[in-house]
Amino acid sequence: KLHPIPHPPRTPVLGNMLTVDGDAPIQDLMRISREQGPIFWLDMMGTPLVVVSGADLVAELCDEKRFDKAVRGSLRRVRMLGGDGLFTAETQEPNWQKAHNILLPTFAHRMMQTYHEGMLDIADQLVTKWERLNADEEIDVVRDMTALTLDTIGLCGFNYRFNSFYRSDNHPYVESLVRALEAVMKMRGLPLEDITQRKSRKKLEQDVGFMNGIADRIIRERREVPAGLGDGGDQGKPDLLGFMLSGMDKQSGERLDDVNIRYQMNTFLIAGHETTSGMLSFAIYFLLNNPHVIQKAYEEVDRVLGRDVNAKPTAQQVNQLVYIGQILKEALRLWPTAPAFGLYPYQNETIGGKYKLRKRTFVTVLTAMLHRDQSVWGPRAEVFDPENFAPEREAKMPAHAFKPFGNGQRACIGRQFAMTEATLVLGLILQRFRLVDHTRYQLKIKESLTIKPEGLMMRVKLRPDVVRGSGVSVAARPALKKA
Ligand code: FDE
Repeated sequence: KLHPIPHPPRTPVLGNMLTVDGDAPIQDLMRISREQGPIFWLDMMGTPLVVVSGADLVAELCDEKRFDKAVRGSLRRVRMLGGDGLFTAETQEPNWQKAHNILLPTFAHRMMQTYHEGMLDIADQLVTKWERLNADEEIDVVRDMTALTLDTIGLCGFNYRFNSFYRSDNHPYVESLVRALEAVMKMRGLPLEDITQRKSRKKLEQDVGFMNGIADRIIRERREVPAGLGDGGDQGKPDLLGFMLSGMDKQSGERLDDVNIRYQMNTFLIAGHETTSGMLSFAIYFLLNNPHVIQKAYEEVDRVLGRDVNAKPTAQQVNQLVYIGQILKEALRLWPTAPAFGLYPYQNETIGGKYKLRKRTFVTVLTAMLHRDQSVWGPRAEVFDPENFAPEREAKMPAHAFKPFGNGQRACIGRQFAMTEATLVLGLILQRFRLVDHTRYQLKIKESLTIKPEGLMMRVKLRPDVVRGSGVSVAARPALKKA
């Protein structure tokens, strides 16, 4: 028996366009979903937007024979930067399959060994900076995590150093990227927007032109150095750019063209740094607020990495930081930094045995609420608890209950990369520091294409029980006495 899909009240013409706040759409959708339940729809000026967060319904939506990724809404507009790069391409566009075939193997688990040195290089810059802070100096967590993730994808992806830890401003490419993404997120397709946003549109075009110029130059320069498979140019380190330039798609026998490679570069920088830095920032937030969790993490780090901070961790050791991985996954459960993904049915469909979806209807899976479904996570669904991902519990988890990386063939290609990078840096941090929540931070979510804890500041103290290579214990730094 068919059921109408619930929906909140709407106004004429605009429908629900203003039901969802432009600055905090995800939190609004979360609130509405608490009111309306596991499925509801909004009227976006005549176009329906179906929002689903119930685990059973999402499991059905994850059937790739019936549903495909939808590149609509703000993701559609990100095409101005990402073009037909992996993230923003339609599944049917030839360059999606081609790039997917070429790049999937370069992100496989065994490839993490290849990126380990680059990841360690940047993670080391972060902890070195923190070690040199005076006791009364504070850390802007999101800023430093963004510097880390951007520099990591720059180095491992393109052998390019943004050197974010050596500057107080942003690299000009990043300046343009951030401003362009902001402009794109402000566009909502409301009437008269073309006129009211004329200035920022103009700037957007300039920013995109500037970014493309840099990406094109990096590609051109690399073309000039003779390159072998995955060759990283003059430095000889394999990187993503090398794989993109030399890789061939066995299915079509074709390579990626330079314009598409430029789009992939923009894509990896967009997809690779904000989401990962948000994940790390939320993980730090939860560590600051859960003493028993951080205690257990210290025990694991001391056991696996040891107390000598001069001994560089190996890729194998990073793999053994299982509990750190649980902390990251639990952070992604409560605050998946890419908080939703879009789908559409190929044909007219009925889901849950009662809700009709017309062919090509835009359906959003709201992972931020899916991950709080009590039928999966129980009555403590809203509580941070890394035991949710203890290996034996994880093995019993229903198939599509945890989707921070999206679904199926269109799922995140950078998943392993991001988890490895984040585990390594959390390991290095906990090996060296005690974390101090000196502002008694109250969580506030900042939304852009991704979500982050806004204004999260902390202090760190060197762990006194840590050993340098010489075998000498590091004494805690004397705090500057306030006059
Ligand atoms: C993707 C992705 C996704 C899906 C989306 C849709 O569906 O729309 C998601 C959900 C994600 N991703 C998430 C995430 C999280 C994190 C932390 C990350 N992510 C990270 C990263 C890094 C890198 C490099 C990346 N990432 C990348 C990427 C790409 C390229 C993509 C697309 C894929 C295809 O093919 O489609 C993604 N990512 Fe991520």
